[in-house]
Amino acid sequence: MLRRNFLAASAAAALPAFSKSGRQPNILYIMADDHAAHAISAYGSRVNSTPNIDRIARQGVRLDNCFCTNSICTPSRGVILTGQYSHITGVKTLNDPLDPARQNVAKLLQSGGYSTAMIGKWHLHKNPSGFDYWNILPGQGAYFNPAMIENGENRKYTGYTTDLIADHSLAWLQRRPKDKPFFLMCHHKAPHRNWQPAPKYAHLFDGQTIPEPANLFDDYSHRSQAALKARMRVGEDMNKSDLKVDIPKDLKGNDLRRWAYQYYMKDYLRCIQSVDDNVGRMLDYLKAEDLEKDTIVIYTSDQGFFLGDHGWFDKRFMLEESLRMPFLMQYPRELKPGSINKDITLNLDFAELFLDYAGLPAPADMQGRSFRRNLAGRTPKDWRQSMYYRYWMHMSTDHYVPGHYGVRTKTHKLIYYYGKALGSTGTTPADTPPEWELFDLVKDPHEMNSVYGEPAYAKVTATLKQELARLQQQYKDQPSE
Ligand SMILES: [Ca+2]
Repeated sequence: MLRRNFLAASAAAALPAFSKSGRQPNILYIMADDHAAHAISAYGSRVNSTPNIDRIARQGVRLDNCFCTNSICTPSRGVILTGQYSHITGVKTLNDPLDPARQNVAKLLQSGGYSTAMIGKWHLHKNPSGFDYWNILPGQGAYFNPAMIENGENRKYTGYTTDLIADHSLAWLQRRPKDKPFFLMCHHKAPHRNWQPAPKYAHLFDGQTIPEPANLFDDYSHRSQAALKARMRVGEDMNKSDLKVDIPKDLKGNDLRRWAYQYYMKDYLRCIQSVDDNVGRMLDYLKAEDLEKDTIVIYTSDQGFFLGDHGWFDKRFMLEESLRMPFLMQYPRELKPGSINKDITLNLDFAELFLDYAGLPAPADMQGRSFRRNLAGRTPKDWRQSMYYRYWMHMSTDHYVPGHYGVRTKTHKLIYYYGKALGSTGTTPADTPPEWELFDLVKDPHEMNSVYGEPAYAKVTATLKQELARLQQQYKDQPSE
């Protein structure tokens, strides 16, 4: 605790307490659901163009190694709000609520002088706490004419949900108390499954062929049973609600995967186009109101997503496309336009980042670290060189991804699938034997070949196992039996 205070004090000495204006900056936090970084043109997307989201990257910084600590909706949201791992918050799976009595960053900003609001997809089961105003979708929410809950009152709105979430956000910005800085969490439902686009984009990409990833036809050889047995294959693990057309009965195997990929991706990308439009509306508002300089704008997603990579859709695995979060941020008072940062940053860090900018102390039981200095191009010398991940839904029969944990460094990733060792019930395909995977991210960036057990990797394996144990101890997690 003493060391933490010392670090906070040195960070404060190195940077102005709030912003150069002497005020606490506004924070506009825009988060999509399941928007993978490789479907954003600022990240070099081969499949679509996101001109408005790209504006944030152009005006600020792009994080290339921002990772989630548990790649699934509800747990990631719990981590972001509390700055604590899933095993601390208790939000380990999609079914676990976030206890409103727990400390969270909105409460801290609220008591630290901010006007706070949460609008859009919440998905933490119990009502939000720490927000002056909230208007949330119940559960996953609907793409059209959504029911919403506004400060505890049931509402029903007409229209396309992505547009409505931005409408409500802009209306709140317009009527907010102008004598306080604001913290607005604007959470889109899109582009979550089952990918229902707005009518105006229903025909976007018609007649085009979306480029396929190189490993669309992955056969899962040279890897764990977990990869082979996961039920998230494009085509064979999709249904009519996903594809909106009947699946031709004669299509099988790779032909089915190639055919379904086009339907899946076009709807997924059409949904993103509406998110992008609405990011543009928010940015235009800040500019028109002369709020740009004093407002931190972040665009991110609760985790990544497989876009046909490994032949999959969905997330959950500690593999790159699922682990990586897009994170773009503009803040003209501190960030150099067009910068790129490659430090390992985590959703675990967001709460402390916000508090740092607000000039407020972070509670000692938060487990992340503010990356404010990293964003300004001055990474602390003792910044983390590895990250800890854990996915807990080994009992889920949705996609049969077994529970696993692992460690990622800049060059390697070690994953332990503990299978049914931690109490999955019944017999499901997720009951894979305990097994390890090791990827050499330099030689094998697409993670096609596990080198676990190869003599040439014995030394790095031993080092990573030590690091994994160290991280579990640091974050107060327990290894599987
Ligand atoms: Ca999600």
